[in-house]
Amino acid sequence: MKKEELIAYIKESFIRHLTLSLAKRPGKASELDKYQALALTIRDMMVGKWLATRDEYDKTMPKTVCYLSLEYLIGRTLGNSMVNLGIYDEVEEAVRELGCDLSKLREEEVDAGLGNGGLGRLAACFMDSLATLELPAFGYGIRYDYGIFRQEIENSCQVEEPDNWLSRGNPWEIRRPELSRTVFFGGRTVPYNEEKSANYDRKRVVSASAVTAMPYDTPIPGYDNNTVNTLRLWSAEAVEEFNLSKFNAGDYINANLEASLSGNITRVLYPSDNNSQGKELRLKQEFFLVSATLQDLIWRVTMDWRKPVTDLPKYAVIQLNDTHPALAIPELMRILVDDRGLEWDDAWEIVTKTFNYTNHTLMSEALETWPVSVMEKLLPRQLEIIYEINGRFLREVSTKYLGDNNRLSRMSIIGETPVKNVRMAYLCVAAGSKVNGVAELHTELLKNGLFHDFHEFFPGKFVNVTNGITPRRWLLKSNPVLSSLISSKIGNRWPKRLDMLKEFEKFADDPDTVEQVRLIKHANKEVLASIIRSECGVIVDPDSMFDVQVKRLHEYKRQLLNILHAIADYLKIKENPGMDYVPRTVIFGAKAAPAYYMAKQIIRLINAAANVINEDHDIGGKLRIVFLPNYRVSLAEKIIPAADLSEQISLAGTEASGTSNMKFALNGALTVGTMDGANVEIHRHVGEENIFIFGMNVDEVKARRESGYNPGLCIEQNPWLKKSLDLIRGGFFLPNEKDAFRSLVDSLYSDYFMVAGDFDAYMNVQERISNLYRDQAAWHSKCIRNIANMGIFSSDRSIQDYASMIWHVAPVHVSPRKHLSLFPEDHV
Ligand code: 26Q
Repeated sequence: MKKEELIAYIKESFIRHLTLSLAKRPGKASELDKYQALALTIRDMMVGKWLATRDEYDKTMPKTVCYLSLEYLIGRTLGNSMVNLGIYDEVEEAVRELGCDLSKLREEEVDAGLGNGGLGRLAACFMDSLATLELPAFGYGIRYDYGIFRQEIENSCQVEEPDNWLSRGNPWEIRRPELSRTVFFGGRTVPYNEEKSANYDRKRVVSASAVTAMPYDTPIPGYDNNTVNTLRLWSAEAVEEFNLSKFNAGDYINANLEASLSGNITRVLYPSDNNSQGKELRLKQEFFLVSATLQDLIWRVTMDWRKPVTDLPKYAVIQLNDTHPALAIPELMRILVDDRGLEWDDAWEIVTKTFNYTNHTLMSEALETWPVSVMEKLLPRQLEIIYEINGRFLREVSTKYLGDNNRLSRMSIIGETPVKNVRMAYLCVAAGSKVNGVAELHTELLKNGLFHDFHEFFPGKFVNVTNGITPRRWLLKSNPVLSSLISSKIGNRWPKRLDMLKEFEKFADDPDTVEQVRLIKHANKEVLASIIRSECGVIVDPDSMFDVQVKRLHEYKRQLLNILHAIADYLKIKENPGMDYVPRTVIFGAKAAPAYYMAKQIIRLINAAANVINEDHDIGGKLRIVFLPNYRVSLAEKIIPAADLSEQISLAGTEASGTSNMKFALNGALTVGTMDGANVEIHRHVGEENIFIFGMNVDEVKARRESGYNPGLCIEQNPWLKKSLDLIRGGFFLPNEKDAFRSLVDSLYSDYFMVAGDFDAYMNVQERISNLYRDQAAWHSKCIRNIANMGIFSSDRSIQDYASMIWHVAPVHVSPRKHLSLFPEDHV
């Protein structure tokens, strides 16, 4: 189709949707109406490819990836769809000809915030890469009515507001009542039948209660191809004939009330990341996703494709995104043994061929364990099956290590303290074909630590797949001017072949290109400065260094180290008014889990310090501190392209990978970071001279802990740290509530995450960074070297690693069709 025809089509479709779908006269339409009409227009343009992709999968019946995740942190869909469909310029032009501003319409879209942070965003990047690589894949998750909370700052403190993201409707999803499923909870187990079945393992559950799982499908378009995959999110509803017995007994109102509680299962996303508290509703969510998904999957293989259930591993491979969907393991066993009558060993062979498990954390608080008492009440049969899996597993272990009872209790899937519980990670390792960590260091730490016994018992099971990010959203869409510059130098195939960015490195020594990169960064900083002005009422100087730390707030990520350093800088400027300080704007964005007291205190400290320092005329604007409220995907897309310095300062050995580290470097920020997570690999790829590594490494942390870490001594020995802490402790930043930060400061005298231990090193590296920043040409030359070496961190590479090492799946090419025609030739 010619460009003009496409523009004409878009205009006509837009007006048609405004009029016929939204019943609005164009002259009376609000910006929101126009966004919705445009979203429907773009969705229409994906449908042909969506159906064609489905047709192709049904024809070729390939082995299909099922990605199971409790979280998908998607953000906005409009701009991303336009980029992936390759129609961005045409849409922009069409909308302009209709007298609208595309960027304004795009701002009307609310983020789909169905995730907490890294793990959920990774799932979203993976969906983009799976479609771009033409891999047959389904994403399965939960359609929460309320996503991650909206954060407001009141009196420096975080306040949580509900995120009612569906209140204006969601143009991207399609409800599919014909594919709804029933999920059962509770009840009790009985033998399968009266005359004793030969299969003693077979059971039935009676008196369970039922909930309907309603699927909503969202199209996931690949970049520059014809593949459109499906993200299927389940929503809980009451079963249609609610509790008829009560209804007949005349208790209509109560039966109705009880049934309406079913919907609570998918009401809200649990907002804690890297922390599991064992709440019953959370377990219900996990099983709800798992049960509905397995029914969907088995139906497709056995009914749609007419294959025996024993062939499941030929047609499907399931990736468990952390342990959150681990109940899929006992549930698939239940389906095979109880519903389908397979022998235990045959069922177990299918299960172990089907599942793989990704671990995302080493933090012990984050490891899921479920009290046996909770599981027994909610999922009695699945608990029995877990016991049986454990019994057989431990018998195998014991034959390998005769008499080693300590090892048996260490490796048991059932833990005994503080209460009897199920260790979900061990269940996943026992059942998974492959287990992967998300960065090289993380995988090594898994093998030597948490899963050491399992690594010995299952050699070869543990593999590494370093995380990645999609360059479509995180460069092409979020940083269009830099993208154009890169394309003008090395051609435009890099978004699909990110290793090609290496070609850009030769321009690191070209003064013109270096200057252009500087100008682009400066323009991005001006945009961010105006956002900071409107969101925080703070004026910042785009010529100052934008020093950015945006991520969930957690003690291990050490936002406290960053703010303490900023306060130390404040004191230095106060004491030496004439000093030659390189101006900085220190920018934070972070949500804290609502019940995480320390994290909330750190947010409060950042805001309180910002209020005082930004108002202090002695500082003369040399140092600004900014806390941008409600950090989320759409805000990240504006912050990251405007960063000069990327803060990746977790205590070594605590951050599994990190992914914002990759986003920043790809957008030409320099990293200050510890030897942790994927920083280690970024360091290797960009080279020693192009990154600022500081602080203890994993071995040094370990040695320091063993020799008796003394934070008090570190504080005494660093006068700036000491003075900063005294200032905070004395209530300087919160004069009306002088004691507010005492417990925060006192906690540094135990300092589990060694903020004081790394403070010296951090101060010194920051000094080097400031000095480099004085030489803008040298700085931006290094930025180019960072961009050029980020190819390996494309999520396309991650997905290729999964496909070849773990899934053993191959692309299915969907041939080009006239995607605007509703009926592909072979269907008329
Ligand atoms: C578990 C049980 C009950 C309630 C909540 C949870 C829960 C929810 C989310 C536990 C953990 C999470 C999220 C973990 C997470 O985001 N981990 C991050 O994963 C990224 C992608 O692999 C890594 O880059 C980060 O290093 C890691 O912290």
